[in-house]
This record gives sequence, C-alpha cells and structure tokens, in this order.
Amino acid sequence: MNRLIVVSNRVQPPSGQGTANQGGLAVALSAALRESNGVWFGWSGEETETFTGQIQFQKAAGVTTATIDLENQDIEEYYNGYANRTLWPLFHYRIDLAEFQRGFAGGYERVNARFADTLTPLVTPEDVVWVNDYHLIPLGRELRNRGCANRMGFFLHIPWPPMRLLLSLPSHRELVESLFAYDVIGFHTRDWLDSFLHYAREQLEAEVAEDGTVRYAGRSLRAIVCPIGIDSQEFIAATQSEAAVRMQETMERSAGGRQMIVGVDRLDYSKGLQERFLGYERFLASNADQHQKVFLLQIAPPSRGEVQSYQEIRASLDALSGRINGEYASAEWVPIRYVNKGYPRDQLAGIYRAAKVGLVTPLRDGMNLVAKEYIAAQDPEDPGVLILSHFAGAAAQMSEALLVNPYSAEDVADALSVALAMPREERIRRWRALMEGVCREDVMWWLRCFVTSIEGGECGDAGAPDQELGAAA
Ligand code: GDG
Repeated sequence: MNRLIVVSNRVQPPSGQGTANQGGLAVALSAALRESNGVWFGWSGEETETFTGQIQFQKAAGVTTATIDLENQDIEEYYNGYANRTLWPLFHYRIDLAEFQRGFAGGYERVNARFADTLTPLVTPEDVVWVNDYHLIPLGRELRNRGCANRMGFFLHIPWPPMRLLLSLPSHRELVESLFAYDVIGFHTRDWLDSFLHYAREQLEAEVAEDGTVRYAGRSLRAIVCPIGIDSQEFIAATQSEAAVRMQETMERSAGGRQMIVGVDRLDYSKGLQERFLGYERFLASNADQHQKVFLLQIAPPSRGEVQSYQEIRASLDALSGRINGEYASAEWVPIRYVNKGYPRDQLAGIYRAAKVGLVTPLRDGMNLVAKEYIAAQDPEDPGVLILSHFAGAAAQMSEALLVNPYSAEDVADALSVALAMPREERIRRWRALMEGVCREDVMWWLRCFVTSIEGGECGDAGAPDQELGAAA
C-alpha cells in the first residue's frame, strides 16, 4: 500500500487507551493509516484569532494526525455556513432549509484553499490522497492547482441530490466541475451515483463510458458505488464486553418485561425523528392492547447546536415527546423515553441487544450505520427486528429488514405491529441474511475497495463481491 493521506473536516485519532470509543469508520481509517504509515489531516475543531497555517502533529496508537486551527470567520462561513446550512440540507433534499449566501460560499472556497496550502508541503509524489465528504469537495482542485499530481479520490458520505435540486445552488456548476480534479469519486449507492451522472450528462455534457469513466473538459474520473460498512467483528466483540452485558441487563431490568423499541440518531432533521414519533403515536392510537407492553427509547445526542434549524428540531421534539407521553403515559408507564445524550459505544451495543425492534427511519441518509450496528449486536438465538427507511442508503443492501416509508405514520405503525409480533423463526431467518451482508461488506472491505480504486485498480481486486459494485452503467 502506498502512503495514505486521509483528509476530512475533523480527525478522530485513537485515544491512548486504543480504539474503544472510536466509531467504525475511524477504526478502519486508523488501521489503514497505521499500515501505510500515513497521515490524517483536518481541522482541529479549535478556533484561532488569525489563521497561521501552523500544523499540529500528533501520534497516538501508531496513527499520525496533522491538524490546523481555523479563524472564527472560517468556522462561521465554511462549517456552520456552507457545509451545514447550505450543502447538508440541500444534499438531503431539504431545499426549504438551505441558505444561499455568498459569504458562506466564499468562506468555503477560502478554507478549502487553506487546507490545500497547508497540506501540499506534506504530500510526497507516491502518496495516495483520499478526501472525505461535502466539506471538502473543491480540495482536489486546489491541490492540483498547487502542483499535486498524485492519485486522488473523493468519497461522499451523504446523498448526492437529484439534478433539479442541485440546480438551486448558485455555484452548482463550479462545485461539480471541481470534482473532476479527482481520479475516483465514490458514493454509497447507485441512486446517488445515478443522480451525479444525470447532472454530468445533462449540465456538463460529459461523456459517461460503460465502465463508469466520466470524461469532461480533458479530464476523466471514475465514479463508483462503494457502500460503507461497520467494523462488524469489533462490534460483535463490543456486544460481549462487560460494559455491554451490564447495560443490557440494566435495560432489561428497567423494561420490566415490556418490549423495547430503540432509535439512535444524532439529533438531525434528516433522521426523521418527528415522523418517527408520529408513527409510534399512530401505533399507540390503534393498538390499545399494546399500551403498557412496549416503549420507545430514543437516544438523540444533540449536534450542530449553533445552527437554527437544529435548535428548532430540538424544541419540536421536546414538545412532541411531551405531548405523546402526556396523552398515553400512566403512573407506571412512559411510552417514550427520549434521551438527549450520547452513550459510550460498548454501552450502546448492550442497548441495541436489549431492544426487540431497531427503528431506523431517516427521511434521507447517505448510508446509516446504526442499522448495521443494530444487526451486529443481536443475539443469534433470539434476534430483534430491524425496521428501516426506504430512503436510507442502507436499504439497498438490507432488503430483509422491514422497509418502510418514514413519511407515512400508518406505514411505520403497521411495521411496528408486524415487528413486535414476528415469530422467532422469521426473525432468525431475516437476521441471518442481514448479518451475512453486514459481516461480508464491512468497513475494511469498503476501505480496501475504495483505496484500490484510487490506486487505479477495480473494487473486485480488493476481494469484493462484485455484483453490486463497480462502475456505473
Ligand atoms: C454520515 C452520513 C453515513 C450515535 N449516537 C451515539 C453514537 N452514535 C454513532 C452511531 C453511528 C454513528 O454515530 C452515526 O452514523 P450514521 O451513519 O447513522 O449517521 P451520520 O452521523 O449522519 O453519518 C451517514 C455515515 O456518515 C458514514 O458514511 O452512513 O449516512 O450521514 O456509528 O453508533 N455513538 C455513541 N454514542 C451515542 O450515543 N458512542
């Protein structure tokens, strides 16, 4: 493996205690960085008065990170602005929430240029550069402008929006053109890839070859589908850890014989939490016999609290959970336990395992790793049931889940009834099929697939089952 340079908005190095509290993506990236003696570059999360471009290097558990601080104006315009108030809502089909301000766009360009200025001197000719996510789309172009001739890939972790939506972004053309600086761009699903190709054909008149090569203005790139997975073995191990077993017991005790439904999501409007609560309310309204027998545990750690739409969704969920509990609760039973805090990963594994139903109903999601974690955490002899939104990227791989339309309260309510009554044989049959996919297409497989593609190989060369993967038609 050539030396890997991973770039993302934030870096998440292993702590001194190892990888216990890193997510699966961070664990996999750390493993690849360690193996290739690579560097993980990004924003430190810290603010500085004046941008200096000074890099802070750190080495933890064999992983080198290089971070820079940003100015307050950078953070406001690039991160809180263009990334979280323009691109995130637009790419999740929420044009109603997208804000288009020239200042945001300017800050985005400026920070991408700053990333390139500081990163360029670190890059040596044989390095493979892997840029992640919507914060850094133009970084490849900026690096090329500074003479970087390396193999470069870009992976988008969120959906790519339909062409008609993307056209509402004032600088849509420039943004998409900048992607042609990369050798490879990757998406979680064929839907997102197809939306990109539709734009490329219609707006840029790009040529799209059978093997997924897209040619435009003298450059060519490969656009591929490469769905991310979880570190399934690590997650299975976490489920058997002492903390997980203790948490599972605590939850089962506190459930008092009631069936637990669980949701775990960052508090974000894309995750469909309001619609989920309304679906659960509908279930309670039409299944009086289930009162006292079930409850929904919704874990929703707050995120992006500086952005107004996130403050609004928080207030609205407070009101909605209060209303539903007010309507249905009794002295001994609360139908929704709504928790605005995060749990350590191993405890989370125990919570998943204690839940009879995993309720994962985003309105739009690039992939959704919670769905895969829920499956990996189940007891093979008595697994729970996954209810999954059609609009999560994960639905393309997880057809044995109960797939629902998250906008339809009736659909969600019906799925809850089916899941809670599902016979054990059917639960086992569905779970086995899902678990097989979660273990086969895990995060290391994804990582190898994408890095192999950046290096000029085929995903199949990385040992991937190739029927779902590879080039676009
Ligand atoms: C983006 C895309 C894509 C959540 N609560 C706690 C906690 N989490 C962890 C989950 C999971 C992760 O956060 C969330 O991952 P998702 O995939 O569900 O969603 P995003 O954060 O929106 O991620 C998404 C992903 O990138 C990867 O490409 O799948 O579509 O939007 O791992 O477990 N972790 C802990 N405590 C919590 O309370 N420890």
